[in-house]
Amino acid sequence: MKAGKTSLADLILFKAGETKKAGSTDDQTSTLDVDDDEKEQHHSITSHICHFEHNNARINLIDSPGMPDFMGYVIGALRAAETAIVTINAHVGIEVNTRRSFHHADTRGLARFIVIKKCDEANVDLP
Ligand SMILES: Nc1nc2c(ncn2[C@@H]2O[C@H](COP(=O)(O)OP(=O)(O)OP(=O)(O)O)[C@@H](O)[C@H]2O)c(=O)[nH]1
Ligand SMILES: [Mg+2]
Repeated sequence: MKAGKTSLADLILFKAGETKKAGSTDDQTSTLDVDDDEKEQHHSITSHICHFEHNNARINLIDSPGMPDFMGYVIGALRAAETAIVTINAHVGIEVNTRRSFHHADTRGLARFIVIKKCDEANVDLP
């Protein structure tokens, strides 16, 4: 939760040349968190899909909410995905939804990779 999933997606879209500036959930400029409630509360409430080009391939990216209440959107997104990116907040470590999402992706036989965010925060103790 709040590990930085939407920020990562916004940055990928910028690096891929899809947007002129990396959007931010902090200042309501995210390309993904576009619903009024998401902007107001600064967290994703539903899944949003975007796409970018890489090596002549079109990559579809689904950003899903991290709050446990919205886990259904994660499960739905995994049904449409080939690969799952599980984002971990280095400051707080592995959370309940981290395990659940990883498990659901495994159950569906998806390739998974882990992105560790917020390594720059104070008191982060990486092994
Ligand atoms: N210090 C630091 N802050 C980050 C990093 N990535 C994201 N953030 C901040 O973390 C907060 C939450 O980022 P989001 O991208 O909205 O997090 P999320 O995982 O999409 O959150 P939910 O949709 O609520 O699950 C924002 O204030 C971001 O600016 C990072 O690598 N380092
Ligand atoms: Mg989000």
